[in-house]
Amino acid sequence: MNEFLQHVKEGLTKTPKALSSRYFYDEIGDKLFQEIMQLEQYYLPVCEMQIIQQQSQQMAKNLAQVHKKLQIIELGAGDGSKTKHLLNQFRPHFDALEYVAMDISESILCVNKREIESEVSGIDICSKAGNYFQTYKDLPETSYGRLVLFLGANIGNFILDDAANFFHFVKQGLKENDAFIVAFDLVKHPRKIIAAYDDCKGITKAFNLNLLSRMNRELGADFDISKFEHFPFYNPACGSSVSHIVSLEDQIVHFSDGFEVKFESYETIHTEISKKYFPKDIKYLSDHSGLSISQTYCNQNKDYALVMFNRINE
Ligand code: AVJ
Repeated sequence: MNEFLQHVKEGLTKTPKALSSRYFYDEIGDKLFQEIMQLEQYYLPVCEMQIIQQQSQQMAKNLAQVHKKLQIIELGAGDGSKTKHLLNQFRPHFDALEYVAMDISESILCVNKREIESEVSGIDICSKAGNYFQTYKDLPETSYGRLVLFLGANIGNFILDDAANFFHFVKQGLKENDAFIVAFDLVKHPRKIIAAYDDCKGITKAFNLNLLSRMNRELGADFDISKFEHFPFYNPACGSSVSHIVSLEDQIVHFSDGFEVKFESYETIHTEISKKYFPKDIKYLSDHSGLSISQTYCNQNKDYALVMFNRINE
């Protein structure tokens, strides 16, 4: 059975209903996410760009002390619009640079490839579409030093313990002195956070509801989008921003293979968590994975951070 269909059947038969945010990213979802990144209320890309522009040189210098040739693997690479700046600043510091982009979406990887090829020179590029738990595991060994990038605050899509497991997983592909750079959106004023996931233009709403349209397109479902609402909320106690889709009435949705799902009024589908980090959470990840924190690069506001973790000899 098609992987998406299998996921949907599992997710919509459990209580409460839930679907993974990784299915947001079909071609339409990719475009909507690119629009989200342009929104003023979605403050994350601006914070990240500031750090990349002002501090990638320093990151490169730190890494160049231990590696002359570097393989950069980006998990959840997206369109490459920010990474190209990082790569350009890294280039002069190394004898050779290889860039491997991994993403669940094949279409966004094409955009990524075009972007990096045209804007960065003297670098070997390759892309691997698919679930990065698979594509990362399948990577051949390299004689180069390795840097794994996980930007865009993608780590926020994991609850803390899953993030710790993910760190473990990434560590398996790292040798001594290799590095892992992760972008964390840090806790900040709760109203600023909630606005980022409930923008005035309704793009984030369309992004969430596209998951229903995607089931209509790909699985022959008959969701009436107007009978569902996007509802995000933020819990400042644990730093988690959570999104749900709410059914506005009692209804039954049918899929082309005969599968049916019943929704009661105001029943929800959990679609996404976007966790905001307290410094103690970052320490927790380091303590539980055995990757040590070597540098923290913050934006001017000190509410967004790129943290460099290293595998050191145990
Ligand atoms: C791509 C996972 C970082 O959680 O902020 C944007 C996705 N969801 N608006 C995030 C998203 C709603 C985004 N990440």
